[in-house]
Formats: sequence, C-alpha cells, structure tokens
Amino acid sequence: MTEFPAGFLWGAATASYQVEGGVTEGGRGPSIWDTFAATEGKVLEGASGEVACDHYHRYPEDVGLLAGLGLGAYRFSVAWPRVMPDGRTPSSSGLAFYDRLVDELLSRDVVPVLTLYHWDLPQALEDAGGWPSRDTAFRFAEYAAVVHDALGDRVNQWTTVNEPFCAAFLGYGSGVHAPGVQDYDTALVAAHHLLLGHGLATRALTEQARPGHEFSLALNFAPAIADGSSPAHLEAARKFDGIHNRFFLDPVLGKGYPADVMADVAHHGGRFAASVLDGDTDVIAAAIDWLGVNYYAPARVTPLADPLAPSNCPLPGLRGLDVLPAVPPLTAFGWEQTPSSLTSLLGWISTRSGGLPLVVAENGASFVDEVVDGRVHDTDRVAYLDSHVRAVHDAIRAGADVRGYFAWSLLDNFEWAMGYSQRFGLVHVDFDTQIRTVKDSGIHLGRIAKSNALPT
Ligand code: GBH
Repeated sequence: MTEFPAGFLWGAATASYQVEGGVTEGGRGPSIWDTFAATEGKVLEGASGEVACDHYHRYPEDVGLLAGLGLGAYRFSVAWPRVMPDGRTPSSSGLAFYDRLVDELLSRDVVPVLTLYHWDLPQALEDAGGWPSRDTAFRFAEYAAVVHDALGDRVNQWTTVNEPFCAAFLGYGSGVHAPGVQDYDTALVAAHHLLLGHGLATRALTEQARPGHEFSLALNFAPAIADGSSPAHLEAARKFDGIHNRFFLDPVLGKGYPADVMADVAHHGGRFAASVLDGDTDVIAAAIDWLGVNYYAPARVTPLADPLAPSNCPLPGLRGLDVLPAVPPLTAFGWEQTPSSLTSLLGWISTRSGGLPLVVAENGASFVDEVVDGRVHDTDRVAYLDSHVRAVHDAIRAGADVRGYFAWSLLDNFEWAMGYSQRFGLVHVDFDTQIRTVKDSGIHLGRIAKSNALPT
C-alpha cells in the first residue's frame, strides 16, 4: 500500500511577516517584528520583512503557483496588526486583504488553512506588556473572533497559535526573536499566556462555529535522542523532551503542566507557577479537532557529570545536559535530516493523545539553491521531503491518524533572525526582482499530492 488516506491534505505553508511585505499598506500597524528588525544587530544583514516576497500584492501569482503544482491546501497566517493596527480596534481594510486571499484560494480549489498567530504581535500590545501580560491572551481571543466573523463563511480550518515554544522561549527567553527579551522566568509566563490565549480563542471560535469548522494549534517538536542508555542519559532526554515537547503538548491534551518539568523550571524564580490561575488548565484543554505537528529535526543530548551544571542549550529548566552537534548530512541551517524521528514522533503523540487527528503543519529544509536556465535542481530538498513524506506514511501504517502534510514553505522568505540567508521554499524567490521559479522539490511534492500516494 502506497496510498495516503482519502481526503489527505497536501499543501505548503507560509507566515504573514515572512512573506507579505506591504507593512504600512491598508492601514497595517507595526508589529514586534518590524521593531525588532529595525533594531541594529538583531537580524542578519539588517534584513526585515518590509518587502519580503511582496505576497501582499503578488498573492494571486503565488496561489496560482501552489495550485499549479497540484497542492490542494495553503496554510497561511493572518497578521494581527493588519486586522487590528493598535491590537484592539478592527480595521476593515486590513481584513479585506484576507478576504481577497481566501477568495483567490477558493477560486483555485485550494483549501485555506488559517493560522491566527505566527509571531507578529501588534507593537501596541507589546508596549502594554506583551505575552508576559495576562491581558494579551484575552485580546487574542477577541482578535480571533473578529477574524472568524469575517472569514468563517469560507474558512473551515482554524489554527490559533503557531509554535508557542518559539514565541515564548526565543522571543522572551534567549531573545533571538522579537521582542528580544532575555529572561527565562518571563519566558515561562509568556508561554503560559500563549497557551491560555489558544484556549480562550478556541472557546470563542467554538461558540460561533459553523458546521465543518475545525480548530487546532501547531506545536513544534524536537524529539530527544540520548547518546547512550544509562539512567543519566535517560534523565537528559527526559529533561529536554519535557521542556521542549511535553510542556506544551500535555496541557493542550488536558493533562496539565507536567510535574517533572514544573520541578525542572522551579529555580527560574517562580513567576510561572504564580501565573497559572485556577481554571486556566481547563481553558487550555479546550477541545481541538486536530493538532498541527511542526517537525524539522531531532536533538541529540548527553548528560553532564554535574546535574546542576548549566546546559549549552538555551531553554528554561535545562541543567545537567548538553545538546550535541547534529549528525550529518546537515541542511544549510546546520540541522540534521532524520525522517525516522518524524515517524516515531507521530506515533508517540498519537498514543499520548489517545488517537487525536494530526496534521504535519510544517516540515522542510533550507539548502543553497541556484536558478539555472529557469530551473532549480534542489535534489537535496527533494530527498528531504521525499524521505519525510515516507516517514509520515510509515506512521499512518503504524496507526497514527495523520490527515495532512504541509511543506515549509511555499516560497523562500524572511527567515526571522537569519534574514534572507536560508531558503526553505518549494518556489525560489529572487529578492531583487521578485521573480518566482518553481523548484524540483515543488514539482516532486505536487506529483505526490496529485497521486495521493508515495512515488514508486
Ligand atoms: C518554524 O519554526 C517556523 O514556524 C517558521 O516560521 C520558520 O520559518 C521555520 O521553522 C524554519 O526555521 O538550533 O538545531 O537546536 C521551527 C522551530 C525552533 C526549529 C528552533 C529549529 C532550533 C534547532 N525551530 N529549532 S537547533
């Protein structure tokens, strides 16, 4: 059997700040990423999303490229500062962009899969405290309801938050992402409010749902592989898996925050525990229809002799372990390529969640691509995507209920702190001319999508 289940969604993903550009058009307000990118030394080569892929204007061409490849779904995110320039007041001209985008998708028979938050918080809300402030979670639920009001007649697939791990730990912990705060106690509080925002938004959307609407969030996972099997090795893997994966997954599944992780992070000052109010874990456990699983690579971990020694990995609660260098062959980003970890990850989530439907909402790799005679022979990305699609198929055969696969990304785009130096697209973008060139990987994934089966 090489087929995928009937109705399996094949698509590609983008995120508003990474592709749209048009940062002052249609009344859009500034986001934390505009501010961060404008700050000296934060983004490689001083790059920003000011123009990016100019998707704000070129979306008809981009939707045409996606549909032309044979992909049936587009996962995009809505920019909160377009829809609410000050974070609180709806803007009809901002909403109008997503109206046009959704209509374009539907006219090409592409299923819209809408993410409400992919990291571009309105700057006004950051100024009012950002995600470390509990109020932001309530503002997020209001924003979610506004978008749902406007697009709920045409969009069935809704994702609240993309990767609260990154928004919290990179944004407020290591500070390599906007808003660039470096404080782990604050980052843990931000993580809780992102999850709370997911729960509040899911509640709001569920109350006004129409038949066919499905709700979800997308978590990024990094399976931990220990370089040995001693108790110390297992303990290192437990800690890494705890803060990276279970800390976000378990509360969403209604299990609350894992006790072992709570103990691991206790030395960060305790504001996190105090921020979790009565009833919050019930809100976060709001029923979802599927979980978005974002997977790129595993992490190799090794124990340190001193269990309290600081880790080389900048995550809250990590002491007594180091993350080892990735095992080649590496992507341009230096990430490893280990499809078997995706199979085991999907199986593990499936078991832990009691069979929750899963969608691989992001999977992909950056490589150095070259346009030659109007083609991009990205054989390394073809191999990455092919092997990972096979890994998803293996997980389905083993019993996981996986309903879709989205490549990251449709287009080469603004890769956050790395600027334009990392290309993840199925479609190459020349950032001087905005010329798009379909890569071999896009053609390959499109063929898989059209046959809904593994290539023979
Ligand atoms: C996704 O996050 C984002 O959703 C997307 O916007 C982004 O463009 C895409 O990835 C590509 O980066 O330093 O080797 O330990 C992915 C989450 C978190 C995965 C950080 C890699 C570091 C790996 N990433 N993680 S490593």
